[in-house]
Parts: sequence; structure tokens; C-alpha cells
Amino acid sequence: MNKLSRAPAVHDSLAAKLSSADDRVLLSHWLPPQEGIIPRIRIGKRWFNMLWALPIAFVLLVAAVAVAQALRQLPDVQEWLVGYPGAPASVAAVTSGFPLWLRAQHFLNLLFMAFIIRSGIQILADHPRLYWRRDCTPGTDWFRFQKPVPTGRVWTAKDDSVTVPGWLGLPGIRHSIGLARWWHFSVNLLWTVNGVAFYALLFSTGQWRRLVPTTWAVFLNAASTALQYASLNFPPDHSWTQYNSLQLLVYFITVFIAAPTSIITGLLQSPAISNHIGWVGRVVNRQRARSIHFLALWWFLLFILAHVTLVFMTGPARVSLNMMWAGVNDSSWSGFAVFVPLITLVALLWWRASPFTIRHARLVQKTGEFMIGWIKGFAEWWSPNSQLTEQDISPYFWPNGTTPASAEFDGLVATEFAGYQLRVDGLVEHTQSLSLAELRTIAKQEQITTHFCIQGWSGVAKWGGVPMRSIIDLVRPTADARYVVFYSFADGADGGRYYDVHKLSNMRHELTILAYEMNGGPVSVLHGAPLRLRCENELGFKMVKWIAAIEFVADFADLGAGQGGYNEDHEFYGYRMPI
Ligand SMILES: Nc1nc2c(c(=O)[nH]1)N[C@H]1C(S)=C(S)[C@@H](COP(=O)(O)O)O[C@H]1N2
Ligand SMILES: [Mo]
Repeated sequence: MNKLSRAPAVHDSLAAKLSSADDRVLLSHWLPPQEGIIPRIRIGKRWFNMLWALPIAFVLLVAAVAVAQALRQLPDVQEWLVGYPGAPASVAAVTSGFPLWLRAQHFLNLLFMAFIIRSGIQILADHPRLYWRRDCTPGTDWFRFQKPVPTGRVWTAKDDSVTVPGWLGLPGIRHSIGLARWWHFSVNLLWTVNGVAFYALLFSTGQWRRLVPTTWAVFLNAASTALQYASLNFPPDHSWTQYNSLQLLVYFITVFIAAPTSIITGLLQSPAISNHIGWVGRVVNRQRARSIHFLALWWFLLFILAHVTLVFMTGPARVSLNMMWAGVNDSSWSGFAVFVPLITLVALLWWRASPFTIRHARLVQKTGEFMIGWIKGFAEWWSPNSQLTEQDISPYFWPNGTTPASAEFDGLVATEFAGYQLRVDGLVEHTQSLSLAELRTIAKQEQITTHFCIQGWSGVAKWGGVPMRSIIDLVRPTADARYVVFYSFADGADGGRYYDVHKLSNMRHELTILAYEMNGGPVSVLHGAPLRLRCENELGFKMVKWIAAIEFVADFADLGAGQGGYNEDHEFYGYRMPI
């Protein structure tokens, strides 16, 4: 892909200010840890500590047991239970037990879910708040495990990120979303392939009858089973051939509702997808998608808790393990013999995954790129076209990144950028040096769009500026120009200049502009004055703020650490980030 076929290029003078980066996470250079708080949920105006859920759940469970036991004393209820014993008589049982493919897929699902959940929690910790509205205005969150946003100072999204414990998060250090995403997306792909194969095998073998309701009677039977469980007098277990109706419904929801919902709401958080699919992306905006994604996580967590508890509570665990791990319906130890080594393997991988990721961060980045880079390539190809209206402009727009700290930049700010010159050079026929006044003479494009930060927040603003297409027409890139480098006036968080690389084709999308206006006025220094990139099919970090120069290149391997941008070099992000 990035072959260095020619002699090293002579780059823009700013290229000398880029820094190389380590292939490991060096904790001494990393964003220092920051504790979050116990998760809180907002109901109305009040915030509740989620630990309250534990005593409340306990009281509710005890009450449910008391009520269920009382109900089962009533003759009418006993009669009703005879009519609805827990599984509709009309539903045919499955006689083939649990075949090897099913057992293998069950194990793979367990293995993949472990890493999906861990990396997902890590991703959430990079913006530890959830909202229903896409503007992410402080105070409108409904869930958080971070303090309220401080006022009276600039508080960036990075400032807001928190550490999750290393045994839980993957890789368990603060602001490691770049690495967590490679895990999350790569394993998601494996999980989805496993899931699709599972659907196909289910429906081609008759095993689907275990999981798909075929009569309305399942609902009353499920109520009956729930009552029997709650009374602590469990229904007889026929799992080998047929699940009871409660199991059936819960498995159905897990396999056919929660799983697809997670995949869809995951994809809807992507700028390229959300901005390409019209009203769907506007109605299920990024924050709604994120919140629903999180609720789906809770479904899975509660499912796992209940599932594992019941496996070990209904009858001898040995027998249950035999069914799903050895495929036999007896009371031998064969299930144990399979289960113990495999669960030990999962535990071992769980234990080593974070240290491995920290030590071999570049390898994780490269492997992730290999696994899912092609999907990102497809998404980048789509032209983002979704725009919003003036009413949608967010009252608040999170700031992010490290502002320029140089006498040169301060001097420009003091003269309101009167002396600013944008250099556009590299592999072009007509090198340019353009003042703001000259940029303003080029036909202005305005767009009201959603910003998608990799960390999870979003915000809507109206941007005005010069389409990159106009710049391309002006400079006329040569035939070997394939990428466009944006150099900033600002350094990145770990020293060295902030920069980022885009494919030239991405710069030709309708909504790619160099913005000098935000919400009708000049863009503020905080948000990237005098010029910042808007490229609506990418995540926020690809939109360089405080642009000093633009360079057209054939290859970017010789810039910085060669990964295509500052965060790509230093935080192991991908250089194509439409998802
Ligand atoms: N020069 C520079 N540009 C940058 C950054 C940065 O740290 N330095 N941060 C990026 C990130 S991560 C995001 S989300 C957006 C944030 O833009 P905003 O501050 O206008 O919200 O700017 C991007 N551009
Ligand atoms: Mo970001």
C-alpha cells in the first residue's frame, strides 16, 4: 500500500517538527490515570447512585419469592399451572441434543463476548456519559460515571475520560480507546460471523425450534415458568430436548433482538454511516444509538448472570455441563473435562490481553487494521450527505485537543490572523500561499453537520469555509499525489506536531471543507482558528484544527511514526476512521 518507490520526498518544512512514537504504550508518557465515580443514573433532576440497585433488587427478589410462594398455595393458581406447565404441548421437541457445531459456537460466543464487553466498557470510559440528544450538553446526560462537567475552565473531552480497572477494561488504561476499538471491532467481526453461521445452522437443522416461539401460548407458559422459578420450586428441566417458555423467550430476545440491536446501534455511531443514511441517522442519532447500545449491554450482562446462575442451580451442574460442553445427557464427568480446560483458556486470555496490548500496541493496531480496515475502506467511499437545520445546532460543543502554544501562533492571534498564510504544497502543479482574505474570495460553502468524536460525544454546528475541491482545483495535484497531509500549529499531547493524513479521494467529498466560520462567526481559537478541517465522513481527530500547511504526498510512511497522523502514531488510532 504505502510503498516507498521513490527517493525520500522533500516535505513541507513542518514535517521536521513531527515526532516519532513508540510501538508500545509508555505509561510514563500516557495521559495520567483519573478515577471516575460509581455510575449514576438521572431520574428527572436527581442523580441516583447505581449501587442502590443492589438492595432494591434484593428486596424485590425476596418480595417476588414471597408472593410467588403465596400464589402457589391458591387452588386456582395450581390449576392454572397444570394447564400451562411451562412449555406448550404443541411444540415439537428437538431430538438431536446439542450437536458439536452448536457447542463449539456456544463456546466461541462466550469467548468473543468476554472481549467485546471488556473493550466496550473501555470505549465508554473515554466519554463516561450517555445522552439521548445528540448535542451532549453538560447536564443533559442520563448516565455517567464521571463528576459533573466543571465550569469556569476549559474542560476537554480528553480531560473527561476516566480509568477503568485493568481486569475489567481492555487494555485497562485511561484514554486507550484507540486500542480498545481494535479489539472491539475485530472481535465483533468474528462474533458476527459466528452469529451468522449460528443462524444458518439453526434453521437448517431444526434446532431453531428451541429458540423461536411458534405459538402465543409461550407467553402464558413463560409467566408460569417465572412463577415456578420465583417460588423456588423449579419447573422440571427438559433442556436436552426442549427449553421452557421463559428460557425460549429470553434466548430468543438475546439471539434475535439484542444481538442485532447491538450491531446496528454500533454501526449507527459511525460518522460515515450515520451521515449517509438520511433520516435513520438523524432519528437514531449517535447518542441514542450509544444509549441503546449500552442498554443492550445490560441485557447481555443480566442474561449472563441469570444464565450462569440457573445452570448451576437447576439440577446437578455436572448434568447441565454435559449437555452444552460434551453433548451427552448423562451424569458422567465428560462435560467437566471439556469445560474446565476451555474456561481456563478464557481466563488466561482475559488475564494476558491487557498487558499484551500495552506491550504490543502497534501490533494490535496493525492486526486490527488487517481485520477490519477493508470495512472502513468501504465506508469511506460513501459520500456523507446528511445535513441538519439551524434548529439542530447544539447549544454546547465539547472542545478537544491541545491548543497551540507558540509565540508564532500568539502573534497571529494578536493580529486576528492578518499575517496568516496557508501553505499548500507538495505534489502539486501550483504551490499556493493563501491569506485568509484570499481564502474568503473563494466561493464559501456552508453546512450544518454532526461532529463525531472518537471518544463518543457528538455536537452539531454550522460550518462555513472553502471546499477542499476548490483547493484541489487551484493547486492541481500531480498524478502521483495520493494523500493529503494537514499540519497544525499545535503540538499533540505527547509532544511533536499534530498532523493528520487523508486519502485524496476523501478530500473530494461534497462536505469536506476548510472551515473559517463556526455558527455564523469566525471559528474561535478553541475550535481551530484560523482554519480547521471538516470532513464529515470521519471521526473528529481526523479534522485537524489550527491548520498551518497542507501538503500533497504520494506516501506517508516517512512522516512522524508513519501511521498517517498524530493520534495514529501516538494513540494507535487507524488512519481511516469513518467508523
Ligand atoms: N491540531 C489539533 N487538531 C485536532 C485535535 C488536536 O488535538 N490538535 N483534536 C481533534 C479531536 S480528537 C477532535 S474531537 C476535534 C475537536 O474539535 P473541537 O475542539 O472543535 O470540538 O479536533 C480534532 N483536531
Ligand atoms: Mo476526538
